Amino acid sequence: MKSWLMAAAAVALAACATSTTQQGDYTTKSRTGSGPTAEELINDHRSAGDVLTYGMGYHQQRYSPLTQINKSTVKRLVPVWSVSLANEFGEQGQPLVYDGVLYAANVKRVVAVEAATGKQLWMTEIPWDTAAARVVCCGLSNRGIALYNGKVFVASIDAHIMALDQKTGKQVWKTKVTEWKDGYSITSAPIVANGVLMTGMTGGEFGVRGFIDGYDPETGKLLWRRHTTAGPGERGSDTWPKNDAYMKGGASTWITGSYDPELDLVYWGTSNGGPWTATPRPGDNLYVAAVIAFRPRTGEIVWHYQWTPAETYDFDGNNENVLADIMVNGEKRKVLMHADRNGFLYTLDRTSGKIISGNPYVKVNWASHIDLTTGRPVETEVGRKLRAGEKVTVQPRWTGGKNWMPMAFNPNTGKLYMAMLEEASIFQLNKDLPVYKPGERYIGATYTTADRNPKEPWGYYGAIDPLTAKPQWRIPLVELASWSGMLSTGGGLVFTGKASGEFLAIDEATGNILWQFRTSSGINAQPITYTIDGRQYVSVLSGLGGGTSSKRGTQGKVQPGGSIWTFALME
Ligand SMILES: [Ca+2]
Ligand SMILES: [Ca+2]
Repeated sequence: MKSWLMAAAAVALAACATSTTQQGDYTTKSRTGSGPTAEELINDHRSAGDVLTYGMGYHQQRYSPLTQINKSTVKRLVPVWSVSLANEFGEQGQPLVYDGVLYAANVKRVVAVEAATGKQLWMTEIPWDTAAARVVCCGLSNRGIALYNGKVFVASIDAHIMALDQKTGKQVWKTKVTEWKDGYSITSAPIVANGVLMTGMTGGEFGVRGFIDGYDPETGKLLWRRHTTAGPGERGSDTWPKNDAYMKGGASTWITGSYDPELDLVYWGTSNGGPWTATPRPGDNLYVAAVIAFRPRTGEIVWHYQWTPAETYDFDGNNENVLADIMVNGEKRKVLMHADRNGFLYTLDRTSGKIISGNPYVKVNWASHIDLTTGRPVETEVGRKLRAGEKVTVQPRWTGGKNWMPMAFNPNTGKLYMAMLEEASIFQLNKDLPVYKPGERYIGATYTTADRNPKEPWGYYGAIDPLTAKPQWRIPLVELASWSGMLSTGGGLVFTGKASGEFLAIDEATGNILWQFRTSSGINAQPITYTIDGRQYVSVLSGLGGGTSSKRGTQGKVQPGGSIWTFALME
């Protein structure tokens, strides 16, 4: 790990020595250079031609009603263009498409290309202090951008956020979010909701104090900061010891939140506690390993739900919160769906935060079930022994039953499509408590991966019922795990990628793989679909890495190297 990070820093140094903007000519189409508007962002899930938000809609369903590419026509799906991103750190990002232009980002740069042809319009390097690589726990990455009112918003590894001019890629403003030397970084896409630009941060392995920031998208001025560990006088402060544990208590916010414009609530997950061992921070530790629902204008928390109280497993609660209105016991409910690292799949009432269901979607041994009355997991002997200092085998592994790679929800089938991980760890909380030093790892646990039977799968692709967590189908992943996001379409297809590079179209009803194409590197990113002049396109970034865990088992088998791949039906 250490040597990898140093190597990464050295390469990054070479790559980021200059910060330049290259501008191509773009005479083929008129570009507005303004928008998307607040209204367009709210309606993103209805406008199938474009992709304006992280998650393909504020609800993050990653569902498109487009049907041109469907179960019958998918055999004619072919690559129509591919563009190199000249990046060996890995591609985890989700591109956006607006006004005929596709915008994509990785840790090094943002590019704007013609969505139909791949022709470059501009490319802007993201400047960052390469020394900041040492405070990134798990790989140099950037998961995407936000668009609003003529600007492209992107955050950097060294904890800055900036706005670029949508037409030229030139920097409009840049704001320092926080000090990376204290263990902070940013890998997630920002979001603009109700006129406020928001970003999370990462650093849960470095004893940070988590927060979400709201900025003025026009100027980059900080409007509010909402800390995610409760300090003295704040609601939830009684869940912390009466010392400064909350100041280094974790709860980082490294996955982009979702938004319900009618309720005007943003839903954002929080990471593990700091340090990993809960011994020095007795109590539930709000809002660690939780989801908070808050007002985008002020950051005011309206409700919270904690997935893992007194979190001590590195079960970050950041995974995406997918919003939908679904039938529950004959009644239509506004729900939030969340597959947590802790192995349970939850549905909550998103108006109140009350739990509706919580069921294991992979093998779980640290808790027997979620008590629907209290909303709390009921820990087993495994959880109790771990807290008592014994060495135990924990399922899921600390990377979770599912990690950051987003699932998709199809409102027609009512199923969630996701890549699951099925591994175990050998885990022990250290007797010697860790000493906090700003910018250094703050863990206090010893952990390794439990031996795996090579015949057993690393995990699955699956179609999962949100209320029961039961699979309609599962595809076992025996060769390598998958860390790729999902895309569900009206054509009855589920698109996702493999670590070995194949881009897949799966039949949503049967789990049969109907089509595949091997891209240039492994896929651990987020596919999208859109139309240009009536033709449906599917795009995905290929480029193994961005996370150390997503590369496990690929050494010497799959080469890194980022590129954008775009597919359409052969004409
Ligand atoms: Ca749209
Ligand atoms: Ca973590």
